[in-house]
Amino acid sequence: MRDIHLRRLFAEDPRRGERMALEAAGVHLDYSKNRVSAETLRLLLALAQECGLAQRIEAMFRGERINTTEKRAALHTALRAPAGSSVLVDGENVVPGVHAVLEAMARFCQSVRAGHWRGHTGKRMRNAVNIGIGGSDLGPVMAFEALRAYSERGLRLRFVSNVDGTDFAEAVRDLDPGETLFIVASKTFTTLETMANARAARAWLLAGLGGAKEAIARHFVAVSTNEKEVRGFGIDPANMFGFWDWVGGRYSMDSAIGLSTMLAVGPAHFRDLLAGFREMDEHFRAAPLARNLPVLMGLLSVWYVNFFGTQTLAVLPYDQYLKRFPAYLQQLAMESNGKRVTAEGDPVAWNTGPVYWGEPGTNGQHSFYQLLHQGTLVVPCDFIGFCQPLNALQDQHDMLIANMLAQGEALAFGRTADEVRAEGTPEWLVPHRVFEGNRPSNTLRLERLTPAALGRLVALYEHSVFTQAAIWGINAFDQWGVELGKALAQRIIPELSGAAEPSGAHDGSTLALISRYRSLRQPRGRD
Ligand code: G6Q
Repeated sequence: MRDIHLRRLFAEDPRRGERMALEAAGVHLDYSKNRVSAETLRLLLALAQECGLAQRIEAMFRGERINTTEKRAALHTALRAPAGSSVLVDGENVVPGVHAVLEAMARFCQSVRAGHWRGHTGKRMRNAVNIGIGGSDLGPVMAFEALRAYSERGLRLRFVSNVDGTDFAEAVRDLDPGETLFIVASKTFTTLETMANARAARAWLLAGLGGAKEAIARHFVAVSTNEKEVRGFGIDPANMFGFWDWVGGRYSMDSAIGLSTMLAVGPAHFRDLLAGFREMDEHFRAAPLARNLPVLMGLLSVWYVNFFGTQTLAVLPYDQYLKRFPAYLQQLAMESNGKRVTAEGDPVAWNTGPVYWGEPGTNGQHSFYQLLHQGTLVVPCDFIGFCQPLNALQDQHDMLIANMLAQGEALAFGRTADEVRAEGTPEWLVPHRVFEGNRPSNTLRLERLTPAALGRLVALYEHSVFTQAAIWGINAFDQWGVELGKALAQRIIPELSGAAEPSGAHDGSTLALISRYRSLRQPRGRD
């Protein structure tokens, strides 16, 4: 396929655009602008079969311990299983527990939203600040932005994640502590950044409310699996919403980690979100591989990484509400599939996860699309758009979608030198104005950005990432690659401020960097 142009594929088969499109679970995927033939797809599906994809899908849904290095199931799909169904982990049905937490979340959210939940000084909560990082932040932030149109506008939501004090300081600077609720979202309740910010929040609240310790119970709730640490922090376990070790951080936005989402949009919309996830789950589990949206998207990603040597994949949502979706997908895809050994621990003999990146359209068009069209790298693109706007301003939604469609068309078909000449372009300028085309893209369209649509979209990418991992033979559910930096930071923290100069344990560069920081560091009294 390397030498075959999309122009030729479309010329040879005028119905390609209809034939290479698939609609399932409310998502329409046009994959015709990919550099594949029917034969390519047949071979990719054969590869999927050879890698046991169907069996792996079943193993995930059945709750087998597919996260082998952490000896856990990866059962985010149980978070959206319908009440009354059964998913067994170690012989125990986890679905009733999932729904019990959802109900507790709903009761809490309703009481805050209705103004029944009062703060220490008797005021209703007008602000909620989610403190969490990684999987305990990116999903909630993305979902809040995506579903803003459905949110209770009288409740201001903020998110604090970075250990940089600026994040917290700027998030609370204009808030009244008496009206502020903190959600400390941490699966382990030991994460450095989150615990530092939670302590800052506690100090800020107590300072603002005259030091009354009882205030903590009215202004802090926790989302965690670690009751002991939650209690130790001073949060009443009655105000803790639990989840389970079989929910990975980056797969947790539909667990209690989504408390801020539910607070913003209300329990009914949150249930719609879960229903959307479930629709895509059911499709992924039941549809034949050849008509399976996440499978096709996953296989196409493998195709470009392993057969064209592409290293990145751009996700380009043509919807302002999805502005944090690329950042969310970065964690989902790159923490899952950034692996260099197989699940068995052998070095892989092929490339694995690509870099995911992107920005909402049309903004990206005025920035990096130049490289997409005329650079030397091939970057497969996922365009995402909705047919109905949530904010219809005259014909702006048509303009938005026209731009999305135009980009896919331009990338695929380009503009030849002859076409450029025919426009009267002087010869010296012709090479600069040629678009070689043959640049692949998927176009994903949904009817309208609803909570259910968001659920479908997220589950689509979750399962696409899973499909890629199954082909590459890697474990998508661990993240050992984040450990080393954390451990080294723990060693360096005391060295930055201690009395004695650090010595020995570091390389010459790191040592010099530490010394220079120490010499310029602001003395304590001045911070
Ligand atoms: C996600 C990762 C990671 C995790 C954060 C926060 O899959 O495991 O991003 O979510 O490190 O962890 P806690 O929720 O335990 O604070």
